[in-house]
This record gives sequence, C-alpha cells and structure tokens, in this order.
Amino acid sequence: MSKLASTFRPLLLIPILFFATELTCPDFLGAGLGIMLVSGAEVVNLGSKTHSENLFVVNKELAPDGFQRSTVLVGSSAYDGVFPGPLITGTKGDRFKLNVTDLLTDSTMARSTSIHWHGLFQKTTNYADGVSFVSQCPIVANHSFMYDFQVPDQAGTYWYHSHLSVQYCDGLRGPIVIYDPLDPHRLLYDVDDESTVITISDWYHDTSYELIAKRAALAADATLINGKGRYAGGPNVPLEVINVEYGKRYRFRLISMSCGVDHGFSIDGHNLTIIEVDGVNTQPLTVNYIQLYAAQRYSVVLHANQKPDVYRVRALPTSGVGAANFTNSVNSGILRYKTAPGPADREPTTSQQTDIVALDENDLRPLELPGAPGKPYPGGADLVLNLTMGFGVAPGASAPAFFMNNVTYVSPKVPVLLQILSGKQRAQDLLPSGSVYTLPRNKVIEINLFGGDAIGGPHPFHLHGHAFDVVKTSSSSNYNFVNPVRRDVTLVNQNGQTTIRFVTDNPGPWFLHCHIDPHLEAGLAVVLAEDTRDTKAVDPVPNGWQNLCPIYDSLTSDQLP
Ligand SMILES: [Cu+2]
Repeated sequence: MSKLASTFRPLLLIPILFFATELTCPDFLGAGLGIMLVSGAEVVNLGSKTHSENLFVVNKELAPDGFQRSTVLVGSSAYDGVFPGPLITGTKGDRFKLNVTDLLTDSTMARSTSIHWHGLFQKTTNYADGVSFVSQCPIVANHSFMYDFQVPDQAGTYWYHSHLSVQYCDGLRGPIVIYDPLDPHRLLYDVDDESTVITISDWYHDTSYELIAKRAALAADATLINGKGRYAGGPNVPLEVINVEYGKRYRFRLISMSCGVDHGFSIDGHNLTIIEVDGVNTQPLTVNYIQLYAAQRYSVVLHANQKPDVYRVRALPTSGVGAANFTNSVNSGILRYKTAPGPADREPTTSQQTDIVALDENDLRPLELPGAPGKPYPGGADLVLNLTMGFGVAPGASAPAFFMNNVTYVSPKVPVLLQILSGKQRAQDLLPSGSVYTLPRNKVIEINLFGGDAIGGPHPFHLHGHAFDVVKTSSSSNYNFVNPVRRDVTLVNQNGQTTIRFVTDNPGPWFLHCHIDPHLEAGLAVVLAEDTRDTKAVDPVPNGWQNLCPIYDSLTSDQLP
C-alpha cells in the first residue's frame, strides 16, 4: 500500500491569507495536550503537525482481480491512481490540508467528485465533510478543492471515499489511521503500522452507473483484501500476503470499504482481540469471527503464536451474494509467518476454525466514559426522533425507492449547508423537502430507527459528525444505557428497531444514511441539521468552497454529474 509522505509542500489554489503559520513540533508534544491558540479567525493547535497532501482523482484501467475495467481512483500524483487509495496517517491533534484535484475524463462514470473523511467529526468545518449536496457542491473535472480540517480529539481507524452518487463503487476509497501516542491499549500489541492496515472491499466488473441501471440486488464479482483478490472462474492473480513474525502481536486495522456487501472475516487458527471499533476504544474482547458491514472498522490484536506457516485470511461475502465460497481462493488472503516453509507465494491449505466465536455487537463496551447520554430508559432524552424506513413504488413513480418517514431522499440542487448559510433555519424551509430534520444545540438526542419494510437489510446506518451510543441494537430486544457499544455505523434490520443516542455538540448539517451505496442512491437517507441558527458563525467556509457551486452549476447537462 502506498503511503502519502507527510511533507510540507507548497500549497496551490488557495489564497495565502487563508492559512495560518504551520507550527510543527514532535508528535508527542501535540498529542492530547489540547493547547489551542486563537489567532484572529484561525485556531491553531499548538504542537500539532499539519499534513499537506495532494490527492488526484483519476480514471485508470485496473484489473485488481484479473478483470480489466475503467475505474475512478485516488493517487498522490496525477499518474498513479491506486486501489485502495493512499493511506493517510496522522496523530491525534493534527491538522489535514488535503487538496483534491479532479482529473476525471471517462464519461461512462461520474466525472465530478467529492470526498468524505469517514468518522472524523469535522467540528467547526462542516464544509469539509465532503458530502455532495449536503455540505458542498461537487468538484468538477479540472478543478481542485482544499479540505482543511483538524482532528483534535479522535484516534483510531477511519477511511475516505467519494460521496457523490455511487462513485465510490468505482474505486474511490482509501484508509485513514489516526495514531494516539498515549493509546491506552499500546501495551497490548507490538506492531501497528501501514503493514497492519487491512481493507476489505467488494469489487464490481460493472460501472456504478451499470449497477444502478440493473436495479438488481448487489452481487459483487470479487472480494478484495488490500486491493487484491480473485473472481469466480477468473485467473489465479496474486493474493494479498500479510507478513508476521512468530511471537509478535499485531494491531490489525480492519476496514470495510464495501459498497454494500458484508463480509465474514476470520483468519484460520488465530483469535482476534477487538480493542477499537469505528474510532472508539473498547474493552478487549476476543473472538475469531467478525461480520463486517459496509463502512465499519475494527482494530484487532492477533498474536502470531501458531506454528510458522501460511494461514488463510477469509472475507466471505454474505450468502447468495457473489461467490460465497473459497473455491480457487476467492474471498481470501494469506497470513504468512516469516519462517513459514515453502515458496513465498505458497497458498494456505488450512481449514476454518470449527469453534466459531462470532462477534456479538452487544458485547462491545467502550473503554472510556461508557454510558449513553440522557436518562436510563427509552425516551429519556431531550428530543426523540422516530424514523421509519420503507420501500416501494411511490404513486406516479416508475421505479421502487426507499423511504424515511415516507420520503425518498433526493439530493437538492443547493447543498443543505449553503441553504443554511443563506438564512434558511427551519426544517420546513430546507430542501429536500421532508428529508431535513433540525436539532437543537447541546441536547441529548434519541433516534429510533425502525426498519419497516426496507428490504435488502440489514442496513448499516452511518451518522456523520458524531459517534453514537447504540442503546438498542438491531439484534437485541434489550436496552443498554450503562455501557452500550459506541460507534458510527450500526445495523437496522428489516422490521427491526435500532435506537441511538448522541449529544448535539457539533453544529451543521450531518447526513444519516444507509451505507449500502445503492440504497443511499435510492433514497435511504435524511439530513440532521444541528443548530441551524449558529451554523454560520461556528462553521465558516473558505472562498474555495463558495466557488464550488457556481462552477458546478455552469456544467452542461452532458457533463453531469
Ligand atoms: Cu441499506
């Protein structure tokens, strides 16, 4: 996996007055101290590091599974788009200036783009959340946009992906790791670097437009582990090899970069001790099988204490979707001990554990400050919002769609943030009509997500701008207010109920949506507009952001999106 160098490059396409002096100190000084210097309109985190990176979005022919297709990729130069995208790393407290340049030309896929930094809260920088038509207009071809944000109080495993239509299915997905020098779990593992990031992706031979046009259940052609994998009946292309040394403990950072398919993850002969979920440290929990849903992440410690050999890494797509087996090593990677006998490309013949200990989300406990905000009973919040999902053909419509409280989310022409900055503050004034819910500031919010007849579940729901406490998961009939799992993607089953709690401490419009990307495209989303009155003051936008909509709106119809 390529890693972006954290060098300080000259920055282009942004007025010089916009950024403050970059202050650099050793990473350890910046971490966790939270010393802030307010200098004019700029807030500079003293001792933090600034990562100035150039990201280029390009079309490239790629055959990660042996089947060649045109893709949409990210690269650190205009010529080296890669899958997965370059690993972006930083340390808690750091600032990121990520300049995205769109060089897309292939009209069989979207040529505009925007990038969401999944799981990072974007406090005071809602404009940098990267959601097309919620927090920005898309970046159009041959233009650039600078995402400039800080990560003052988060560490863990994250990722980035396109948030325009279903473009990320075409390849625009990459990992982010925010390290914490004071990680409370640091004594539990020996190795945690770019070699321990494990991305799991569904991969399609059809373009995203073709996937939508088919309107069929999502059937991935291949599962890619760190960008490598095979498809059923395809050639024996190389599998991903994860190298370990006997006796060491590895912090593997599992990232589902799925467009929709979920995967049963396991490594033959080895336990996995979960220590982090979606950027939230957990009490260690040892399992050997994790069902990984779209956009979820887990840090797991693997102790390389088995006989030095090669072991199969398994990522089995949900039954009935794609090739749900391991024939010819589809859905597989390799865990290889340094002293394993045989040639370097030897494939494992190991068997899956027969004593499966599968993760039950209800067993996960936050390590720090466990407990949901609000009172310990259903409805014990300042505001309760009920959202019921649905699926069907609306009167007058030609195709089925998803609903949230009977409304199908359709992207507005003007981003919700721009509407708010233009003075619209009430839900009834904000578009898309019926899809925007306003929330008051500094209140405990409880959201009941009712699955209704929303088919194709479970639906992994993601809230931007927050992690939430899942006081009732889809798989339990009990509530837990004392120490429920805290994360940013959780499941809602068809006809099920999931209840989450969070505090509105982050003004701005935040997307709440199913992370099965074609479901989002078919309307399974709402916008939670937090504290619309103060958003303008709290979330100032740079000039480059204000230019996005006029440029996008000047595209001709054959250039959209
Ligand atoms: Cu869904």
